[in-house]
Amino acid sequence: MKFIDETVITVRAGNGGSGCLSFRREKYIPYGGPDGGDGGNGGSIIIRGTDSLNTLADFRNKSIFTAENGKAGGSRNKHGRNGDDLIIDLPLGCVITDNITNEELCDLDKEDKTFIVAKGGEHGFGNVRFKTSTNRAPRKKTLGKEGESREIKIVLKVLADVGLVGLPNAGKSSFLQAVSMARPKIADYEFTTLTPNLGVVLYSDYEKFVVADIPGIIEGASTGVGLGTQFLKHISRTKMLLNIIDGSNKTYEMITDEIEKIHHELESYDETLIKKDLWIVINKIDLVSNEELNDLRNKFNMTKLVVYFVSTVTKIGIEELTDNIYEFLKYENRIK
Ligand SMILES: Nc1nc2c(ncn2[C@@H]2O[C@H](COP(=O)(O)OP(=O)(O)OP(=O)(O)O)[C@@H](O)[C@H]2O)c(=O)[nH]1
Ligand SMILES: [Mg+2]
Repeated sequence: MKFIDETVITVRAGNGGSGCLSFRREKYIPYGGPDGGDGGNGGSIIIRGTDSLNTLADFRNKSIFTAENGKAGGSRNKHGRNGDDLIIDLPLGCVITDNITNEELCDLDKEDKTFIVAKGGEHGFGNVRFKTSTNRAPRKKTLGKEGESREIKIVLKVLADVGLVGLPNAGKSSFLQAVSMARPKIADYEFTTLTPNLGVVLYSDYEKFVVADIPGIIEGASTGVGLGTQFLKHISRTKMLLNIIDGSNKTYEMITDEIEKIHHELESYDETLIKKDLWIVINKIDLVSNEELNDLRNKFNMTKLVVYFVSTVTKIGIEELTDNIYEFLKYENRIK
């Protein structure tokens, strides 16, 4: 199934019901006076954030959402019924913008957060409202106002704490699998991952953090090479990034070169990405001899980089790394 992370829909709020023009007619009461009631308000379109959805797939086949119109007012001062609001549930992490003006309308970052994207039209007034001392039989009523209508763009940005970046085949998905219950596709070829995967790392019943595994990026990705950098938007809200690197058969220089390339691609896409804490995770050390490993450790010790050496196969180094991520996020107050 295609991962849909962006969609445009049209929302049309209901129109207000018109007011009624009517006069009381009862036996023995001539000239009974006006009794036309007001119309009902049109229903609004409301979006709401929910934890229980995680894709925009529901929007594949439906792009127009309409709320109910308000009913017209009636005689005997009867108010028209208000149109029902239409509530559209969206996954947490959705950012809503007006598709025409590009104005950001709402950021659904909390469970049950709501926002009115199209307000229902106000009701019209019945003729009873226009009765004055000089005009006891007004023949005036008003129509309901039209409901708001607009095109909105919904972009789903994953709400993860930790983002995994790196070249294809580095072992990002393997890392996600090693630390969480997620079972992403893992294979020995580039661009195995085509859509982002999320995994929850459970620390205890009430402490967890979310890791996002995204497709690999290569040199030139920010100009569209490979799968491009479109998926980097999913990690724009993470608290930290891990640059996963395949450490097998690589010299210190090859690794630092790779770190710089990834750094450059991140920076070209969005400068705020490189302001995040970025830790280097050198993976596949089960394939590296002790001698080479010591040499790499010594060289990286001389730098300011935060570097971990792990293997997602033997699990070496994984626990220490996740413990430190946990401490970091806790310190940053990010753990729920
Ligand atoms: N020996 C060894 N192999 C590993 C390790 N981690 C991952 N691999 C292998 O490396 C290959 C790539 O792993 P993935 O997890 O799919 O890599 P990825 O970074 O998600 O790749 P893309 O999705 O293509 O960007 C797979 O064949 C994994 O089995 C490790 O620690 N040691
Ligand atoms: Mg992958």
